Amino acid sequence: SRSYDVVVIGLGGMGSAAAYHLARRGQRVLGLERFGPAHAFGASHGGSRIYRQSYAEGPDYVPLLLRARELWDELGRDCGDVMFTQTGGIMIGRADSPMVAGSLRSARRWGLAHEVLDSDGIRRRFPTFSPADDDVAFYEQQAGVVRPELTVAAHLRLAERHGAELRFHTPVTRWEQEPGGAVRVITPDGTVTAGRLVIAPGAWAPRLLADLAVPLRVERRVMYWFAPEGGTVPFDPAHHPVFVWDTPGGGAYGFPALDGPDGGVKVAFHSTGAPTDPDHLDREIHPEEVEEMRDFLRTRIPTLAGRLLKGAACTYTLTPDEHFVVSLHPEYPQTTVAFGFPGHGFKFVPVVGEILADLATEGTTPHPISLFDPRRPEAKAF
Ligand code: PYC
Repeated sequence: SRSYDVVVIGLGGMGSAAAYHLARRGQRVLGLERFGPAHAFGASHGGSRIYRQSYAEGPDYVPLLLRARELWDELGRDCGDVMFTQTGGIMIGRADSPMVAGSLRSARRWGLAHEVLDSDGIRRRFPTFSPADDDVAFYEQQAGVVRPELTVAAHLRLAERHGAELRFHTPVTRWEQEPGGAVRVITPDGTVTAGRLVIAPGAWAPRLLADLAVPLRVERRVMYWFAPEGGTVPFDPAHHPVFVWDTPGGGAYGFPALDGPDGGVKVAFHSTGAPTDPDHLDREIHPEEVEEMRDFLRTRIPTLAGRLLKGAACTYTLTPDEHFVVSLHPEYPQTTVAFGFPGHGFKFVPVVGEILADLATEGTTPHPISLFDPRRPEAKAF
């Protein structure tokens, strides 16, 4: 049988990117995935994700976002698909809301171009939005859309082109490592041995990484596609931005009409969702949750509060402080981990792939990742 330098567990967004960056560096890579390629059972489906730069979640993310942007463009060139579409992005809320105030803080810290709009300015510039008089907005032109399924498929394709072996429908039962020794990955089909391991398990992290003592909440979220009353023209991506609307009760986000006149407009709540087990994720979309979204839209984006075209459920994996974990395993440095992506992680996929490849091959990375250390005190308890 073949021998491998690195086994990658999980070929969703992060794992597929790691497999590609490792294979590109000449590593002999085996990737293992419990479902098929670019599947819809985790957190890397739904057609679109937001990319933004003036990061409300913290200025420390900004250098990673700038590198991610370079890698999104490179990936698009390498695979011939459009991976990133710049549409501009708007964060709406009260002036002191985390999205508006946080975006402004990051923009000022890094000197990133932006505009601040008052409620009249929002209405004039983006007439689909109906803000309250005390709402304001942070707008940045550099924001846009990335495509999760296309991205995973591209990373898998490019990884294989660089010699990676990818096995689908192969769940991992457990992994073992002797301190200083080789890693062993146990699957229902047998055991694989390698020098290094990368674990990117998404919502299955509580099972594979319980020994790291980072408590996690896995939650269900729903994405909705509504048919705009009056058609999709006002939501055309040539002039309609991605958006996050922060409200005291949580908040929602959405996209322009990315898939033509019949594709609708996607919106989702960011902050409300029920705990779930990823093996038993409720994929049904319930009338009362659709109604909750319509209620949200009715006063804010009124033309969307009508006919639902489709919905899809996905998972968020939340750490206590909602920052990711991307790190060498503190006890087993041959193992690298990436998990705890709470709904805003996908835009980082290419740079996390690069970081995971750095850590697995060099044991270190030039990227600033101390925010993602599993030993940080803020990650220890909810
Ligand atoms: O990544 O911008 C984002 C986002 C907002 C809400 C969910 N994801």
